[in-house]
This record gives sequence, C-alpha cells and structure tokens, in this order.
Amino acid sequence: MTNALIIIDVQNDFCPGGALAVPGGDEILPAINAMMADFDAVVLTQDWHPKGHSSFASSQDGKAPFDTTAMAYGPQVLWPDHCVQGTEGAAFHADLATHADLIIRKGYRPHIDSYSAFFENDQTTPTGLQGYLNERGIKELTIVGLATDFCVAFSALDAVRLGFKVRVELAACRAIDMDGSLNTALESMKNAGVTLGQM
Ligand code: VGL
Ligand code: ZN
Repeated sequence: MTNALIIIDVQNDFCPGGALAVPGGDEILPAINAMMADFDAVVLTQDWHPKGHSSFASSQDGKAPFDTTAMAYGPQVLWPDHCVQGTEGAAFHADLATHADLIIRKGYRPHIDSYSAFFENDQTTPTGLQGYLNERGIKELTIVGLATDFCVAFSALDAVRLGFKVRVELAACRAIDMDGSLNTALESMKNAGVTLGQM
C-alpha cells in the first residue's frame, strides 16, 4: 500500500536554542533522515507565521507566553514569537535531509493558528494536504517530528478522521509537555486508533 512519511515542523525555533525550543528536539534528526528511504512520499510541514501573528503572546495585551486565550474558534495557547516567515528560526534544521516531495506551510493566516498538517485550528480551513495525498493514492501515514503533544497529535487525529491508517513513531518525536499535555495527547491518539510506535 502506498505510504507517506509526514515530518512535522523540524525547524530551528523548535530545536534547542530556538524561540520555542522543544527539549531534545534535535535528537530525532538521525532517525527521521534514516526513515525517509522507506516511504513512497515524504512531506515536510513548516510552521510559517507572519510577524505579529495572533498566536503570539506579544500580540495580545496583558498576556504572557503559555497563557491561554479565547479565539473566535476556541481556546488557544499563546506562544513566544516563533517561526516568523523568512527568518532563520523558521528554516528547517540544517541537518534535516532535503529530499522531500512537498512542503506544506501552515499558520500563515494572521487570525488563525494551525497545529495540524491538514486543518487550521478552526478545524475547517484546509491546508490542501488531504487532496495531495488522495491524488497520489496514499493511504498510510507515519507521522514524526515536533511537537508530539501539539502539531504531531493534531495532525494524527485529523488524519485518522480523514480515513488514513496512521502511525506516530514516538522515538522520532519530542514533546513540549505543558500541564500534562503529552499524556492527554497520547491518550487521545490511542483512543482514536493511532498506532503509537516505539521503533
Ligand atoms: C507548534 C506550538 C506553536 C508545533 C507550532 O509545531 O507543535 N506548537 N506552533
Ligand atoms: Zn506556531
């Protein structure tokens, strides 16, 4: 069956030294690079925010990073400024192998954040990835990258809902883990039918 490796947000700002560093974020690079050869398609996602994006605490009065706020589409965690379009922080980690077929950018609409590779956080605005995968006849997805409890989990849950067979390879993911968010994400993925791999 035709399969794809979906590599979520392996960007400088999510790696040690970055603006929203995920602990151990750069440790997964060798595993991800080695996996690429085993798939019919390789897709990268790139968190890609305009300056002053609404998900940045700095654009909301009186809010600090990691506070939560109410957006028109529901609750939203506010982040430090990160992955601003065209900056070094938004670039892929220099050690990430470059032979991907497609790069999906997300989070570029000023008033909606986008964790999932498939839909923005309003859960209805599509990124176009579903159409791409369907047109290529891809039915099985392995998802890896950053961060397990946000963009990886949201992507995996959407993928299952869209009818893909989904595996998340935990050894090639790292989490932010705020207030138990990692456990919640793992539980939701398990309950939704995502296979949680340990390589
Ligand atoms: C992410 C928070 C904000 C992620 C992206 O890639 O998990 N998390 N933007
Ligand atoms: Zn972001």
